[in-house]
Amino acid sequence: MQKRIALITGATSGIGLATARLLAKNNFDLVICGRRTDRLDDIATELKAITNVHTASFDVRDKEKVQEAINNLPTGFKKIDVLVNNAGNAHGLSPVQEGDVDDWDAMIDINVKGLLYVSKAVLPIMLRNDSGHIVNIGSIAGKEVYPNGNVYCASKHAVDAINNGMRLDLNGTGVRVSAINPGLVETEFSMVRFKGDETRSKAVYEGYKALQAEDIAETILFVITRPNHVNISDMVVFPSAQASSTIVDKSGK
Ligand code: NDP
Ligand code: 8X3
Repeated sequence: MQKRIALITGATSGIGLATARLLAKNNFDLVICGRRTDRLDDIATELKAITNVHTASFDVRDKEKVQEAINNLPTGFKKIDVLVNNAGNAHGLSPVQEGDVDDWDAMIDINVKGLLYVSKAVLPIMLRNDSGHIVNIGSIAGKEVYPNGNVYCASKHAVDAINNGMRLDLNGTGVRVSAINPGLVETEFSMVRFKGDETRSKAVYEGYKALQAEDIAETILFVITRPNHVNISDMVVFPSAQASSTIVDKSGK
């Protein structure tokens, strides 16, 4: 089977990194993105033993840099077949009346506007080829709202709406659109949310087995390797101990 090219945002850690590693082993060439160039370089060195890799370092908030990175894709990486819109994080967890506006800006600008900027830059390539697949990484926070999650939940509800809107607008173009909405995944997510507070971050994943980044990578691989006539439009993936945003069995059973 001919190799396909996947562009993954947020490939420097967590779900994006696990996805890069898994796709590299499954017949994909990769464009890996993130802000931390040292990590991108190390990951590229690791994965170049298996597949072709191009690194593109940009902040998804910077629409000019995003467009420039896509315009400057080298020969051999220009035909993006799969876009994994994964870059994103929560910043803070506090009641709305105590929220930090800089955290709000970060979440809206990265999780929502960044996803749009990258999609806007990549979509013309897919439309020219009459084929492509956009996988938007949403969250259970895009399906439910939980206490203190206010703006992060709003950002992921926006991803849910954008995912559905994309699927409607791109119907008939040959571009498939899918969302994967994870529950609790043990990544650097909580370290970012709690601004480096290790004790608080670790506590999020104690008393149960959280999803691992590799579990979500496997669902992404499944979604993008369905036959052309199949589109997994929307998927929620929980750890077995989780029943909703707020109901998690942490009894250690
Ligand atoms: P990580 O913190 O491990 O990874 C986040 C990734 O996003 C990093 O590679 C980071 O790269 C990148 N990123 C963050 N901000 C920017 C930015 N401004 N510009 C470019 N890249 C950026 O977290 P996860 O792997 O858990 O998160 C990945 C996605 O999964 C996010 O969208 C998150 O909301 C979602 N998710 C996570 C869940 C969880 O429980 N962990 C559950 C549900 C959804 P760099 O810092 O190098 O730029
Ligand atoms: C990440 C999962 O529950 O921390 O999107 O919001 S949660």
